[in-house]
Amino acid sequence: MDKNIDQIHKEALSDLARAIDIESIDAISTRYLGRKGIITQFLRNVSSLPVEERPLAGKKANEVKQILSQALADAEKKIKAQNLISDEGVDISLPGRKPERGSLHPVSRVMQEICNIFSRMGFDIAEGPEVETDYYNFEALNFPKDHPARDMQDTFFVSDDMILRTHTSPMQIRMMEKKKPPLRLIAPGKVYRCDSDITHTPMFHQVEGLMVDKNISFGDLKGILTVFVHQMFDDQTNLRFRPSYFPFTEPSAEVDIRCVICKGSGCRVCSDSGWLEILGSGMVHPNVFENVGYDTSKYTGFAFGTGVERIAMLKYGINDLRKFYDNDLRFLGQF
Ligand code: 2NL
Repeated sequence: MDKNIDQIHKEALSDLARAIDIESIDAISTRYLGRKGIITQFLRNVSSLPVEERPLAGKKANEVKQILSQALADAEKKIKAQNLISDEGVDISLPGRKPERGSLHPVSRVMQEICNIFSRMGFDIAEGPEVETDYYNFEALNFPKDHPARDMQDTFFVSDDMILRTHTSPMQIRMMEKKKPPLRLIAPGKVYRCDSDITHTPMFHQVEGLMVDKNISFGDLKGILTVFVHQMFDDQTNLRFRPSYFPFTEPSAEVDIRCVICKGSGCRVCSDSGWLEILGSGMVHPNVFENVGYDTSKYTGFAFGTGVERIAMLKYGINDLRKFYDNDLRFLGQF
């Protein structure tokens, strides 16, 4: 044996210290531990040593074999880890950055939810123009000529005879002109009123609904709107129908729900009344049916209207209407 095992050990470790890649580590492994490797041969030759030297030499050679195997494995691991750093110095083993995903605006979400609830009850969805004529926005809906809502102060005029719709009812008039009863539809969309303060924005969203058939009664109105409220909020929410007035319905009722915040005990949101107004509704006025050519001796119907921002505020506990239109991503990102 030309080299003793301590020398082989030293040489192997210094070879390893110079190894810079997996290939050189493999080469060292072959050189020392392979079938014809230096340590392998040393172990094979132990039997040719003088008897008294054999046990110690064999033991030492096995130890060196163990140490070198471990050192080779460690070096390989280290180089593999280094390879995860790209040429640009980027650790490609780090988890990827998720691209920022947008989310639906709360008003859009609530709008979709309202549409889904009525779709499930068989209502069609009708969308139409935001610029309307006086006829579809007021006249056909039985507004008297001198009604204050027609005033320039409340309505945006586009030209002498065109306005921005103040509600989505015009779409329902158009649908009634086109289709004979039975009719079940909702009209969602943007509406405009010349009004701007803490509780009013010049543009807001509305969903109106209409159901016309033989024998439609106020009971149907109560049933459909109760299902709507129970699905929109929760099925324990109490409702109250309060007499009201609209030119296009008779009788008319406003719908209140038990305050979602205080459950009726009184708080700021419900002005200590325990109730929140969320819908206007009523039986369609016969004059409206006559305007669209429906036979008022055969058909009756109910209609309703609701403000989407208001429902979104109550559902998500938002206290300021203007937050919807500030475009603050910290606010919008929560939905
Ligand atoms: C409210 C009140 C309401 C209607 C809208 C309607 C539509 C036709 C005929 C009759 Cl085509 N009525 N819509 C009826 C009652 C109330 O809305 O407070 N909206 C936010």
